[in-house]
Amino acid sequence: DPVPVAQAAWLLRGYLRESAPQIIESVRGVLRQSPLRTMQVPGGKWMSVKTSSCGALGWVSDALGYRYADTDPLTGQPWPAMPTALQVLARDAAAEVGFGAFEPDACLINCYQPGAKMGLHQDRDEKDLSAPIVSVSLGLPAVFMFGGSKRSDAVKRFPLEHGDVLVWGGVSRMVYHGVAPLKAGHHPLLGEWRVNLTFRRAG
Ligand code: MD3
Ligand code: FE
Repeated sequence: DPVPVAQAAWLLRGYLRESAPQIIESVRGVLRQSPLRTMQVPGGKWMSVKTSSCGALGWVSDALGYRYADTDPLTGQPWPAMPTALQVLARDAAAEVGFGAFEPDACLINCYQPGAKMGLHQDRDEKDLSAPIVSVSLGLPAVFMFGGSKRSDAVKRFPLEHGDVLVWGGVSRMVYHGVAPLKAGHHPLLGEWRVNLTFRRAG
């Protein structure tokens, strides 16, 4: 059952416990076409998280800034289509907490190895801020951090485990959030990895 974690944000614990192997196969198929890579962020540093995307739009970053692009800069080709299993997962999870008709056009694949982290940030590059964000966690557990709409707001932490799904909508859409450095471990399906899928309506 969905557990509220903030205003207009819900955690579906273990939502994928049965379907995870099929979802992971879909992700592997995407990564064969658009491999993982590290992105540079404005300011010149490199992300510790490795990324790829599927769907009509992919999230890209370089020294100039963040944006969504319809072509993978690594392959020069369009991003791989979003596999049906991923589309259905995102739509069903959104519907579970009352967001009907969620049709994501972007799925960002974030892959963490031990030590990788994501600093506190807001997701503000999407055109339609009324659509929810659906985020799926696979593999090693991580500590998710979220604050408020100001960077200085207090930060809460909770663990995200294999199979968990978060849905963020409405007012929670613009909160600061991040992921604490991943601890070492081994997961039966993903080894030394945490994989996060973030579905968005970007265009
Ligand atoms: C709360 N990814 O890719 S997912 C990101 O686990 C990102 O890789 C993290 O933040 C990860 O931008 C967190 C959970 C999440 C995603 C988007 C949100 C939480 C969010 C947008 C608004 C509020
Ligand atoms: Fe984010």
